Amino acid sequence: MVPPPPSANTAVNYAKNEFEGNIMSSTEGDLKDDRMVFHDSHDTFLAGYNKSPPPGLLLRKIEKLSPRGPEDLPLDQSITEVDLSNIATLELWNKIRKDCESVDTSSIQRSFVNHVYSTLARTPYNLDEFGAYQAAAHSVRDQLIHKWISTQQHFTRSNPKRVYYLSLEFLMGRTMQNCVINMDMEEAYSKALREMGLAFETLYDQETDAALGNGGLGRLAACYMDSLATLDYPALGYGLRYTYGIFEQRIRNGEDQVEYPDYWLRFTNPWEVARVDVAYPVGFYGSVHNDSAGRAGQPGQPAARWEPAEFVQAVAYDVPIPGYDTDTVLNIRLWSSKPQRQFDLSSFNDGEYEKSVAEKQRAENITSVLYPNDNTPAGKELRLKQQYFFVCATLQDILRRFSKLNLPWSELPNKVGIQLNDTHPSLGIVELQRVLVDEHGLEWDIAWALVQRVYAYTNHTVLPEALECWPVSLMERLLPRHMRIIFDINLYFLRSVEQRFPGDYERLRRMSIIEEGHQQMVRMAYLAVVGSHTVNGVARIHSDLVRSKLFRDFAEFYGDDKFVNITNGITPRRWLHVANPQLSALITKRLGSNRWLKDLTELSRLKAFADDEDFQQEWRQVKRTRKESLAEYIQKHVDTAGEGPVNSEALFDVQVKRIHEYKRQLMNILGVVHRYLRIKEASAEERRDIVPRVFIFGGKAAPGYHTAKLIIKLINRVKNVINADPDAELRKLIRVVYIPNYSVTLAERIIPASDISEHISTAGTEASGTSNMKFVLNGGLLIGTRDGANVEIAEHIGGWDLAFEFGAKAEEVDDLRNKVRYLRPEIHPAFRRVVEAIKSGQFGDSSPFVNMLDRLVSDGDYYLITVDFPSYPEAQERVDAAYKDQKKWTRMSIENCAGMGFFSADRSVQDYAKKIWGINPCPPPPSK
Ligand code: NBG
Repeated sequence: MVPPPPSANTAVNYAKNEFEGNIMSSTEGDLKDDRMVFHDSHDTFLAGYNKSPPPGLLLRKIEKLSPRGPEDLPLDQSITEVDLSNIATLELWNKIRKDCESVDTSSIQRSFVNHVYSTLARTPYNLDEFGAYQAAAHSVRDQLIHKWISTQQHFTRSNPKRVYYLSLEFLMGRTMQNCVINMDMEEAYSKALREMGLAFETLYDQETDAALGNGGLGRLAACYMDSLATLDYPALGYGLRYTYGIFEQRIRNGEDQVEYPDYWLRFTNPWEVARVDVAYPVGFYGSVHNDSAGRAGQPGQPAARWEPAEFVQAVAYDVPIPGYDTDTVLNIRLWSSKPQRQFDLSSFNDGEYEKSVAEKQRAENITSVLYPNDNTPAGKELRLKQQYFFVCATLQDILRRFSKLNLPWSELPNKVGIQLNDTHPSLGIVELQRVLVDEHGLEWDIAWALVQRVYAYTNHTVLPEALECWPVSLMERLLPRHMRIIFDINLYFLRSVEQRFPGDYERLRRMSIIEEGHQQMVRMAYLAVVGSHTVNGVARIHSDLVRSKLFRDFAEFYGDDKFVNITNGITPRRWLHVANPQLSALITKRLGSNRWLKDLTELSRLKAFADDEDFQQEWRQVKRTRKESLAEYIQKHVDTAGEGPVNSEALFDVQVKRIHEYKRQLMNILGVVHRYLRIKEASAEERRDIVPRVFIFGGKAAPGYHTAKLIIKLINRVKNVINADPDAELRKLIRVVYIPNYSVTLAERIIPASDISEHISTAGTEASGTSNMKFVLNGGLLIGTRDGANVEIAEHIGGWDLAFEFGAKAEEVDDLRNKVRYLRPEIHPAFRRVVEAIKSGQFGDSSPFVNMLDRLVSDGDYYLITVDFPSYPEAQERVDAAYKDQKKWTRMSIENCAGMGFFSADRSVQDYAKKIWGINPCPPPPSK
């Protein structure tokens, strides 16, 4: 049995609540099954494939009704309860809606007070900060929703090609401040609340982060949504609404990571709109049957019927995303899993009530938790369930929207572009093929050509262990029909490869979507490449590796054009304007306008002031303020074991990111030990020459990643010993801080305070990195390897003279790995000394670390720490030397920032729009 279509009644209710303009064809067919278009039979489909759409029934209806044309009345009367036969009624609606949208002081105050009393049931006598935040948030949300509805109606009317950004992660952080800034309402709210005895800005801190992501990949999705909205692109994000986001990290006994659940939805979330009537069935397990013509499995005609054994429901929660300085408000639709609606009364009567309840709870489990793995697949059945649940619901929603256009299927790629944010949603390729072939009766080849024109895939890693593979046995059980389709996709694909390269069986083995071995596996990255029209990497060096190494055979087969580069970007709104208002104000003052917030290349004009003494002084003052504020945070919130305040005059050296061997936090902390040992033995005179440094670490380790947790332990051990060194003079020169629970909100605090930040991955391993861009944008300098976006950052700021480079190059890495493994080159004495110091117990019981350290000096140094270590402290010395000359340092800092125009997420999404999606901005009509 195919998942049951929503009942007619549901479809009507659903349409009523649909904010996207409510244009819904009123034909019988549509209302019976809103997923249905031309699918009575195979033949009618083929007719429909080329047929032009029927004239818009609805539009004619609207024109009759409305005196001012369709824009004012996008509602189809057949789906509203409101009696609109009298035009005065409609005018009343419009007038009141206009009143609600007003943002003058008294309207804000009225809305705020209304939420205090009627939403929260509180009064000015018992309104704490959190309550005030909630009321303010609800009031801001009201504004957001009006604009959001208008945007969706506008898109529906304009009917452009839309892009759908599919991501299992969106790392949003906080919303309120970003929202009022993007909508230019911060001052209005501030003033309105001030008059009511409240400081609006202090309420920001009451908000919990929406942390539905692990790291860079999820934050990138959030930045891109901000840019898509700012540039008025007709885009929609799709994701999952995890009940628990990324875990909260605490440090136990001063050294070990422990994880606590992040129950971020404890209180109602004002930034989402529950769409209880936007719900789709999603099936799992079950069996596959040949279709009535008995065609299943036959090449060319593989239609079949899947009868899932288990159904759950995907319910939509919408998160509005306002653009900056535009009326466009986009949407991220997050799915939450719920049990199917009907309750099985017979099981109650059979005495199986508890079992039945447990089954329902299992349904909710699907979206209960974000898998806390960054750059490592989880490999759990529930994770695969999440992935299918996600794409199944998303495609039903996308195809429902397409079906309302009454267009033939041939138009699908002209209306729908789907971007896969990594392979996590790549089952969407298989699902679309299944829906087209099995449910709508399209020919395999025709369907497949459509699929390939719809999808594009972003690769975010070349690390072999990070590439997703699923056991065929698991896939077969959970998604039997999909597994067959994957086999068929693979069969036809390999046939075409064999035609090009006859007899090259080794090549076929290499390129097969199915990896043969003791356990057959599905290589999701290959599936994504084969099912997409374009594949992109996220920084130039990474895209080159993607094309020339990871997917080399595929580039040879499809041609290089299928593989493009789109260097990542960040939103300057959140990462400079919101995170660092002081620097934002200074830049705006100097450039004479805040146009740079929409055109980041404007920053290049700062270069002219790089040596300007007044400007330099102001620039330094901003940095000082931000360092003091971080020092204050550390003092207040980080367990400093009586170590006293951090010296904000010292150089702040920051490495904050997920803990991973390839990111080499281990090398950093070994470098810290090296420095500590050197300071310890330095004479008083030598010490006078040493630049005081505070080493700041932060980041989470995947709970099951043993080595990453060990690295956290080592950092904290070293920190505890150095910070408690009896030599008070030494303590002034070196200090280590571990800030627990790194998050978007903490990043906004930490990044503006950094003097130097560490991006020291083994060359060729960090696909891009995006925090590197955030640091430089905030006037921090980089120490790093020639990896990921570091390479392009150096180019754009004016060369490596303006940053601190060290280490092996990507093209040397393979050779070096072989050398380390088989030839065991001499280990540098400084490195040996550091390892010996740790092993000797200088930082407490060394037994947990011995294996990890021994591996480095035997054959296990895969990330080449021993190779790059000698040049690392040497690069740090260059940092010290540069810092001593504050004028020079400030000039470098200004020049760094001035070169960051290229790294705006606005540029990135424009690149995607042009190179991959073929979509255009769809700006809102000027407000009347
Ligand atoms: C990460 C890379 C980063 C990159 C982000 C965003 C994964 C799989 N990849 O270098 O490690 O900046 O993606 O592209 O999370």
